[in-house]
Amino acid sequence: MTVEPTDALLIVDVQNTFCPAGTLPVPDGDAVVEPLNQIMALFAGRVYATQDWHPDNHCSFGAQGGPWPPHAVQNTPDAELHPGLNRSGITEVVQKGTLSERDAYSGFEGTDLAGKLRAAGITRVFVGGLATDYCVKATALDARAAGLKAVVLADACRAVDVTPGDGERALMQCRQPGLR
Ligand code: VGL
Ligand code: ZN
Repeated sequence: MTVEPTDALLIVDVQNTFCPAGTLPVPDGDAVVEPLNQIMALFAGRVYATQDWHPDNHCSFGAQGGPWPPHAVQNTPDAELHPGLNRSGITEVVQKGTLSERDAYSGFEGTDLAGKLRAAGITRVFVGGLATDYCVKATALDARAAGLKAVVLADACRAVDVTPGDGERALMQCRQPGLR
């Protein structure tokens, strides 16, 4: 597969919070850092990283009746991008889930990511990061809904796997016609 000037790399939520020392650890989450660093150069100037960025009373947290422990709280080290990620290779960081009353798994939800990609002439996105079964899947499906082609980079993703097999099922759902 050849990377075209109209392709972008979407790095989803590669943050301390989703890595083994974080507050919502994804098993082996930091294993995505190296493969993502390696392919970034192919997308120079077209690398977009999403960042889960919640207020401390976010609706997805248990105290508010949500499914998750507190995680990715704005302006805490836990919410920072993983320190091993090559920050200089990232063109733009897009924050999501920033409103207390609204969750956003997808990088397209409540953000201007679609507009930014459109303005940059992007027609296809390659998606990697955390977690396969939540934000990676939602971002890839929303990219398709926004009229883009989307390829999920399975080797550059890791899953939460609340139920064993969730990550594999998410990859299957992403491998549908039109999502190539
Ligand atoms: C995520 C659960 C809650 C993710 C974000 O990035 O996959 N999962 N917030
Ligand atoms: Zn979150």
